[in-house]
Amino acid sequence: MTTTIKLYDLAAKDESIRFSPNCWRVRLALAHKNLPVETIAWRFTEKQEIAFSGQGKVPVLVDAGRCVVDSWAIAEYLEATYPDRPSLFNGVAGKALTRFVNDWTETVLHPAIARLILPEIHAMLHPRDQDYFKTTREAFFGCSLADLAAEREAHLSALRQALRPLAATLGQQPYLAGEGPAYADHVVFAALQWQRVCGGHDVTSAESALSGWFTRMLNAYEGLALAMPAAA
Ligand SMILES: N[C@@H](CCC(=O)N[C@@H](CS)C(=O)NCC(=O)O)C(=O)O
Repeated sequence: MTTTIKLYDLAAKDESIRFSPNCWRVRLALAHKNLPVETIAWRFTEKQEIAFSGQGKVPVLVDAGRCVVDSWAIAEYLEATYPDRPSLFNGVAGKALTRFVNDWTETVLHPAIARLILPEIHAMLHPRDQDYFKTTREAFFGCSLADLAAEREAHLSALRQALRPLAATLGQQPYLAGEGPAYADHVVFAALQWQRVCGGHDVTSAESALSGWFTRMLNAYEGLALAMPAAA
């Protein structure tokens, strides 16, 4: 008997709004493997709801009684557990290069996006999450959310600059993984989906190769990502 995979997924005040980049990667990876999932809305301060996982962050994946945390570990788990489904990494060399894409996304792209959209994220959170979010993020970035908002244009321009290597690669091939999307695309796209859902800034249209790929990823997997509304 198969049981539906469950995913604890970060939600805004409106629980239908799911915005976490780390969760979106997993949603796309599951769709890539054609595995149905039931998502469970989770908010930052609901640590007790995921205490069974032994830590306090999402994504948390539960599959047939097995619990897996950390998006990279989840991707590895899905690849190992469902080897007959479409591959997330396309082999050992593909996995090694995807590891770089994952690390670049987390160390360069995520901070650049966070500086741009943290004030907007704060505004869309459930009120009981807002103080926790403000305190932890201001401590991490060493400045106030108001300071970040005041420098929005500079952060937008820094993000566009950070996206240039992607535009260069996507000018030569349709996806980061080559002819079709794979986990490298899921990771980078999920970061831009986070920006789309929370910030709604135009960060791709100046580069036609980048915006073409972004549109293809929005429409991939039967429009999974497109179904989540963009910020106004
Ligand atoms: N390395 C983890 C990072 C997970 C992570 O940072 N998740 C965020 C949401 S995107 C979270 O749950 N944060 C909870 C908190 O800040 O308390 C992964 O890749 O899954």
